[in-house]
Amino acid sequence: MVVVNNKSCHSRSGDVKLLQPAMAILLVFVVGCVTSVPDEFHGTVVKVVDGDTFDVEGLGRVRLADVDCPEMDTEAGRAAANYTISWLFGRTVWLDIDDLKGRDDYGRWICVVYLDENGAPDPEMNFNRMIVDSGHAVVRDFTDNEFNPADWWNHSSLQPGGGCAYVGSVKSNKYHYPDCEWAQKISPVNLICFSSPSEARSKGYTPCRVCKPP
Ligand SMILES: [Ca+2]
Ligand SMILES: [Ca+2]
Ligand SMILES: [Zn+2]
Repeated sequence: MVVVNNKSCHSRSGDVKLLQPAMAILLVFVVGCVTSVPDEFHGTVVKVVDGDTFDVEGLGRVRLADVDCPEMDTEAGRAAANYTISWLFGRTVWLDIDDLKGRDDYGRWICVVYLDENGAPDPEMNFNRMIVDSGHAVVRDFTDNEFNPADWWNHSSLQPGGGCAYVGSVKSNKYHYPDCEWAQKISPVNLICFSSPSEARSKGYTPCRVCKPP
């Protein structure tokens, strides 16, 4: 995952929350490498404007990067806003702020947003991905920011060179080719690797009926 790979780039010194937002961004630039980590800022969501836009205490208005929700004068737009309210309102969010542009033309911080788990960002709960998966938003990839939405659904362990000939989940008994749509849904924490079909079968796994491995 990008989140983990780039962690070494990020300075943890100082509490970003104590700094002015502009200083937080400055700090990001001073660190000197493109950071894609979810802890460039964190704070409480105090207002939801619509499905993809909300206010974070101490920072200001945030716009989810590279996704679009329907407009608020439509039923779908209000449903999207309700989805965002149900997940984010009054909660702590962790922000990966865009390092290339920072704010859009409306002054909103362009962010990938992660939910909080026990006082830390949960890399599995990428809200930009969640709202697309929920059907309340579509991907609209702007190339002038640091984010590539394709990364949100990829598991680095499943990419070429990841070393898994076949994969399974500890929570099921099916094994897959790594590029199977069902394999892509397996959370990295549940993912297990098999070097061969016989290894998978010897551990009690049976072939997925979608990707049909041998
Ligand atoms: Ca960033
Ligand atoms: Ca982008
Ligand atoms: Zn499969």
